[in-house]
Amino acid sequence: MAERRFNALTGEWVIVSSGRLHRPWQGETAAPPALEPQWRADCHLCPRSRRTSGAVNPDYAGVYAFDNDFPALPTSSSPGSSEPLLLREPVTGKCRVVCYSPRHDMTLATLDSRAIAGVIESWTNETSVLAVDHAWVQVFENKGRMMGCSSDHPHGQIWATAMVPTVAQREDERQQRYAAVHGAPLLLDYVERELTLGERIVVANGSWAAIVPFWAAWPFEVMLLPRARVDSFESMNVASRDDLRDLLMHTLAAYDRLFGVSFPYSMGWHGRGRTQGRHWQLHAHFYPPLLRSPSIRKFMVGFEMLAEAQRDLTPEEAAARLRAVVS
Ligand code: H2U
Ligand code: ZN
Repeated sequence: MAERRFNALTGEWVIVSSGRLHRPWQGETAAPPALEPQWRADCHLCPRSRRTSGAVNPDYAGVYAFDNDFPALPTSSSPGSSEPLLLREPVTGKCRVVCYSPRHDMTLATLDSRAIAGVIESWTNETSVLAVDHAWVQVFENKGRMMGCSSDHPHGQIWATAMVPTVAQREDERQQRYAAVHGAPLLLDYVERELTLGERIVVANGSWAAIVPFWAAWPFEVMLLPRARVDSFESMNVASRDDLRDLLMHTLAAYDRLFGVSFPYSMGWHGRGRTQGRHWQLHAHFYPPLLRSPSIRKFMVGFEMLAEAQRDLTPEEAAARLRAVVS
């Protein structure tokens, strides 16, 4: 049995094959990870240590954000060209690094609720400052070596750009079109529908829901969606912020429990930018690479690269497996 599902947010299709799951799960668990110390002299992100640029980190408590020493985006622009087949345009922006905690041995999943609230506060403050003179602010985290993360120290990044990047542009168009036709935000209608059905919900509370999307491409992909109109971090009220903190804690703990390892992923936030309209809903995407065990990952290769995304585990099965390990 297989079917194609439409991603209402991006306009892409994904092939969902079921039955392949009858292949037995190995139930494999990884060797326990090497215990990291609370502080490492050779970690560029630990308090009091020296970064590659020569700057010395302060003896920070809580969250510490700084300008990336190796920014991918320049602050001044190069000339563009309008030749149709060799189109180019300038790109400028600002890159920040956000250390979630002074503790080298923690992850977002293992921080306590006060520390996670601090991370949400930092995402909010950083975004509102950067949004003043950037069209798009991308908060993200690459977690784990499997995802190419360069440091075990708990941290994420923020890239703010003068332009609206491809994925954001696509999501903007789809949300705008949906709101024009249906008179409501796409992601608000979507979360309501999912909460009614229940089969793809991982965990939910008064203001937020964690869902394996109907159109998920990655095995244990999750979206965090607000249950009311919230277009940006700044527009969250106190209850929404507290509920987001709790939802993050439950979702990330379930991820870590799934295969008994600190779960790798790429995650990021999409919130309304300066140039977007009221059709936007703030949301997070979690894209974890693991499929069957701590070491067996899904590779998006072959057919996926050349034709269309495909998955072996249905989103409903993935949600049930995550629900089973939610505390
Ligand atoms: P990743 O682990 O996701 O690559 O993020 C680490 C970032 O931290 C990376 O972009 C920056 C790197 O440029 N960094 C500094 O700015 N200064 C340093 O001394 C080390 C790393
Ligand atoms: Zn460190």
